[in-house]
Amino acid sequence: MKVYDFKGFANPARVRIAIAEKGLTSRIEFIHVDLLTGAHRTPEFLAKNPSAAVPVLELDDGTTISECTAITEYLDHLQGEPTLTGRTGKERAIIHMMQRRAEAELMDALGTYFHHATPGLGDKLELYQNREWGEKSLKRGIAGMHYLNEVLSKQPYLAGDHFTMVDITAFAGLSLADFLKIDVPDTLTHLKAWRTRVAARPSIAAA
Ligand SMILES: N[C@@H](CCC(=O)N[C@@H](CS)C(=O)NCC(=O)O)C(=O)O
Repeated sequence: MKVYDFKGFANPARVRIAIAEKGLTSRIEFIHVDLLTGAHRTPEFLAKNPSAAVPVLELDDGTTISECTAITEYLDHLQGEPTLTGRTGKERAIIHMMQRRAEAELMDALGTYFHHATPGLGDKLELYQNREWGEKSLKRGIAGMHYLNEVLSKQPYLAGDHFTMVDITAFAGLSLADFLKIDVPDTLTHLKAWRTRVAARPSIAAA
């Protein structure tokens, strides 16, 4: 299998962490896509992912799967029991609900801030920017941190008692915050303690 990505960027990190969690690293060939020169907007890459984004998983039969959630679902079912995406209907429903919240309220909100209120990928690639929308999205991202902190005041992980892909998404979202020099407010003690615990997982260092 191949993974098209850009090491160090937040969404590719989500899939790299999932790969390490599942012990699949030796089965993956990573292919660097240079987002900074627009390599993800070529017709060849758009044929793999019309959304012009990484990561993309390519199976040996040529099937291409994009979107971190979908890729993680596939990887989670490749080897051993599913650990990241739930087993029962109830677990899966809660994980998908929280996954969407972690994406919309943290990862995507900060991504919008990056693209609209900072130089983003640079003049040549950021063809439309709306600073006001970017700043509003930053507020949404900070509110998202407060929400996640509230969730973690009642349970050890974002979807309940166990580490799941929701924790991966939120952890990568906070890494994006670091890159953007956005601090996690000191009052969010549950979020900070959770982050320290997640950071100690071997999959984080491996990614
Ligand atoms: N919802 C997508 C988001 C993917 C995404 O936005 N990836 C970024 C890298 S972190 C990207 O490729 N951006 C290219 C661009 O904005 O032109 C997923 O879950 O995979």
